[in-house]
Amino acid sequence: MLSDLTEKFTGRIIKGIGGFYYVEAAGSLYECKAKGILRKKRITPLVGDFVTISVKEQSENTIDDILERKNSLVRPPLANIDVLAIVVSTCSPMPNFLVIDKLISIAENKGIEPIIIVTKNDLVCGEDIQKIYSDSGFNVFSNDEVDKIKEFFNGKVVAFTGNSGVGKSTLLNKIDSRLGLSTGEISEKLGRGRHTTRHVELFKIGDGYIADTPGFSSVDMERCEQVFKADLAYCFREFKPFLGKCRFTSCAHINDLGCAVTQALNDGKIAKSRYNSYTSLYEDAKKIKEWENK
Ligand SMILES: Nc1nc2c(ncn2[C@@H]2O[C@H](COP(=O)(O)OP(=O)(O)O)[C@@H](O)[C@H]2O)c(=O)[nH]1
Ligand SMILES: [Mg+2]
Ligand SMILES: [Zn+2]
Repeated sequence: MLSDLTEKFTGRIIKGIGGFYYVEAAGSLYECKAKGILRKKRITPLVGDFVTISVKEQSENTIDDILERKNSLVRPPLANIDVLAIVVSTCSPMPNFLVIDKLISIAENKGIEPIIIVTKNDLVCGEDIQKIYSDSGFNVFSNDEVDKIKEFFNGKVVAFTGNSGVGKSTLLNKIDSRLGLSTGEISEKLGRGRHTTRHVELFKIGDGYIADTPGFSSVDMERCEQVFKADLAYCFREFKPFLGKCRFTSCAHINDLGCAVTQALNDGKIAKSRYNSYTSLYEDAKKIKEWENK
């Protein structure tokens, strides 16, 4: 009888196409199918997942198990993300602070490190934007600091987000020209159809990966994720020194008497735009159904 020799590995899914997953393990790339047991448990493997696989001599390789996820996103469908790089342009399109702060809160809530990359500083000076976010405790880069950005990304899994036209593809191409992403308005329009399949792939850069998701916009992420109102203040990292210091333990930090957060705002320790985003997002979070909201 023919024996089907099997070797077991642990690796990471870096690509998924049409029911096949491509797993990087022990320095090689293996094409695998998800095992029936995973389908039964209704767990769909995600790009970024750490998995155990069986590599077989005579038959299809299988993903046998998915290791516990650190975090995941619905759109882009990705697991175990270390960094969310939020790309913001100084103009065309103009920055939308509410959108930026919403994306930051989603990332914070999932334990993903949000960073800000400011583009088009050559057209309009981005110092004010940079100051808001560095004062709030974030790593902020300008898109011409490519070496610094690469150094920061090393060893991490990075997902990019930001409005269409901010310069994501341009920057990604500078980080690694092998990406060869098309840029500019026209290519953006032409490219749209191509990306409707929501194909995601992790692209190896140094010791880390960049999620190559050119078709995704921040809108997808905003739509698919929510932060409950009880958690929201904790997703504004510069609020943390003041939380627990308000007069009332139930303080929502909005027009509340003896609120340490609004005091910090008035003392100039919290940026106005950040606080405004908090109040808007809090109003949105109140609309999440009561039974879902903690
Ligand atoms: N002046 C200027 N233009 C930029 C900069 N970064 C990108 N662009 C231009 O902005 C347009 C949109 O860039 P693209 O990378 O396609 O944006 P994406 O939609 O976020 O991927 C293109 O025409 C780029 O050449 C920048 O730093 N300065
Ligand atoms: Mg693009
Ligand atoms: Zn308060």
